[in-house]
Amino acid sequence: MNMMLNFKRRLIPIILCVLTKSAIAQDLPVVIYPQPHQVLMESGSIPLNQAFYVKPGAVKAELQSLLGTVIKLDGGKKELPLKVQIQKSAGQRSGAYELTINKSGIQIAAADDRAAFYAAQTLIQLAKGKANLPFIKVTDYPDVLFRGTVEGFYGDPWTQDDRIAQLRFYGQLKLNTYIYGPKDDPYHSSPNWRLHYPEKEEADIKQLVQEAKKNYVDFVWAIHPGKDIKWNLGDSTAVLKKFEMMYALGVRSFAVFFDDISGVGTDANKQAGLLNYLQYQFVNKKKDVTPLVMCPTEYNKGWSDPKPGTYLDILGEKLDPAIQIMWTGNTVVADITKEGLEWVNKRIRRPAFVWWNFPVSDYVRDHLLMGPSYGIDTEAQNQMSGFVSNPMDKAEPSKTAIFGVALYTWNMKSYQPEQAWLASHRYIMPEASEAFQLFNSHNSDPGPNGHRYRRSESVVIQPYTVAFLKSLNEGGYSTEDAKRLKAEFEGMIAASKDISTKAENKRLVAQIHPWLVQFDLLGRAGVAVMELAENWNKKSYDSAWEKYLATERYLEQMVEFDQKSNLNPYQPGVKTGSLVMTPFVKEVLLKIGQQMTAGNGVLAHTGLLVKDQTILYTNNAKLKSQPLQIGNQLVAISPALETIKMNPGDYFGLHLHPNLQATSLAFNLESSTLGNWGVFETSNDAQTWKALSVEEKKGKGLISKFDRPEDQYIRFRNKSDQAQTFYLKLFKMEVNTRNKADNGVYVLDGNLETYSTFSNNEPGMLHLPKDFQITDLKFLLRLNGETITVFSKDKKGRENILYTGSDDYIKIEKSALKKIDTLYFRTNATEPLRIYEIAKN
Ligand code: 14T
Repeated sequence: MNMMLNFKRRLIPIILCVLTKSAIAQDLPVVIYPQPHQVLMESGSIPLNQAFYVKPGAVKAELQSLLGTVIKLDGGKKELPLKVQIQKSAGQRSGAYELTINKSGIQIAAADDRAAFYAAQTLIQLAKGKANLPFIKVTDYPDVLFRGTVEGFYGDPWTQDDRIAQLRFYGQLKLNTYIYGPKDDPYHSSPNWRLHYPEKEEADIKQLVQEAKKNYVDFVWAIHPGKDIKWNLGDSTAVLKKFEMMYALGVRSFAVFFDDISGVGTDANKQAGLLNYLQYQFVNKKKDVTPLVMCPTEYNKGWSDPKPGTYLDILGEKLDPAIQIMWTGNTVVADITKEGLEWVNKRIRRPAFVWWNFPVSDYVRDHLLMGPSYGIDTEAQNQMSGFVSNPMDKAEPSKTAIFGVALYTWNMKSYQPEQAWLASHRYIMPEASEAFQLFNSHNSDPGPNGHRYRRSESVVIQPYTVAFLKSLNEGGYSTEDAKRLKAEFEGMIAASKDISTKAENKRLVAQIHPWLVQFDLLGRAGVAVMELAENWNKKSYDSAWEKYLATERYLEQMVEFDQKSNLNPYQPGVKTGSLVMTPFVKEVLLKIGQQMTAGNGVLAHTGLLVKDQTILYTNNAKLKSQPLQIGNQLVAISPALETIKMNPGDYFGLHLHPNLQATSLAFNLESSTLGNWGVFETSNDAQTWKALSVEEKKGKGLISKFDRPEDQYIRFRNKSDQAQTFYLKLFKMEVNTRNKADNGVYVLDGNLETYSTFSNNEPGMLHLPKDFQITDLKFLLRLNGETITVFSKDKKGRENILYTGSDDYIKIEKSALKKIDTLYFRTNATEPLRIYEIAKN
């Protein structure tokens, strides 16, 4: 269902459908974000070219000028009046208002100035881009008292421009809280929390406080003193003094964070003591300061001592009831549930102030979290005193998730994550909302991470990818599915461009730019792979091969871009479509690649040197079926997720193809005692073994030289007399070919992931097996437009040219191949050119 007019049906069943007057019909739809609690519409409207009368001095100047942006307020006494009444009636929440538009004009009744500002925001949304103001009565209030964000992530803090734009966004969406606590501000945390901000920073904060006030947002300044605090009067005073400094800059809301610390700072009694001291010595004395907020050390259930009378209970008992306590849920990054909040509320003896760790991405810095804000319980209104989102270090794109939080915290029962998300695209990027939606739909999952927090991604197209792959495995596919998938990839290319060129919010575009580039490449890879499928399906082998190479090139460009962009020391790189679309492209390429060389097509008859493959070498039952990853000059044993038990004498390793030589082995067997019980050994007959001296740390290391390069067996063995366990996280070997001419290992292996190379200073040479000398051959090459010559030599060394040209897919007839057992490849190209495969016809 659409957000539009999705008002509370149970409360007001009779409204809305009276939209008979053409004036109203013209102006539909009425869209207000966040959705008001009650809307009554009547037939009738006021044209917006009409001027209104405001009694001089009756409406606050800022409010009047705000309203003046959408309606004319210069009318005389005879015109319709606009009246604003502020009445702090008991029980009314800050922000509650009533807006009435009828034949007698516009009336706003508001609980406080903030509420009048919200009424104005509603009016603005009603009027924007319209010709008429409908007769309407809006009765509205927030469900959650404190709503907004906590800038609490690690990494680059937001910029001044970011923050100003956020505060304006919050005002428009009726969010009232911005907690300032960037982990990487040294004056918020150690080492400088005791010190004055430098002048420039002070001026910036002053400006932010002003901007926050204009938008009726509480600018909450947080301090993070726990890393080096001393529990004495000196440091209590230091915190107090810092609060005074911030007060002098205009700050009227404060928080103290004790998250992510260890040592003496974590003491609940001392923390409560400091907070209570601030309550009595600061908040109670100032009178114009909002309730204190504290983030506890045990801020989620997973990290809390469950025993009665411990940390959380101490806070619950000791901390002044006026102080709010933050909580991230059952784990650090978690859904927010009513039951989860009930659990902590019992212990802290007050409703928790929710710190929702979404869309924060400081633990997956190569991803964007652009999906819907879901997993927040719409039944939990009475279990929370506040709700703030911890966003990404990228402020503008975080607005997508924050928009959802605004709708959720204002009117919880009506909140629908998916609908809110769809609306956010129109609200945030009206010039390219569909493009933004498509981009966001493929950039939402954080990928595997330590918090085990995952999000759905590519939801709409995912079933098509599954169906397509399934049918591809069964030897055909639905052209309907293929069409849909190709259109999606084309859409991705267009979306990347539309966002870059049409979106008016240039800072938003800049903050997602690397992902836009990667998204465009993924779209191109996807289109190419679907064209590969098309061509393969209709047996256009040469075109199919071109599309194979095109896909591979785009995927390579993605890897290259990933490796050179967003170079942070934590999760460097740029990932897009990482849950569904990128794996899909790779899977299709692999599957069709396999069919091209081993299926029933014309390219089917490759050499397939099955008897001489590199194989896993082990006597351990659990490892026997562990797959190998074979790439060019690379062989790895696939990592295993579960622990592996090795009995005394158990071993595992690789038996290399005879033309391969190990050059290095990187391993991570994650065991702190590995050095005591494990040994790496090589052999050339699997009978006598030579132990290698290996440097390792906790089971991790790199062997970069092998004493006996002729050895074809490399293994790791449990040399102790006891069973041992470890994790097989990495066992990756780099290899070289021993004999250049015996490139069968790459070129005749029926595997398009491997290839042999040649260039001007390293010509190619290849032994042709007997059965290849009596048949037409096809060559799968990657020449990058360069010219090559393929030739043979007679006994006297005279050259016999078989092919000259720059096609990637070439054929040589059997009549030319008679008794030729060695082929030569020559080129002027300096970059290595590739021979992937030679296939018999
Ligand atoms: F204060 C807390 F509520 C909180 O969530 N603290 C941090 C927060 O600053 C960070 O952005 C967030 C997401 O990464 O998680 C908390 O930081 C952590 C969490 C960990 F599990 C820091 C170290 C951890 F091991």
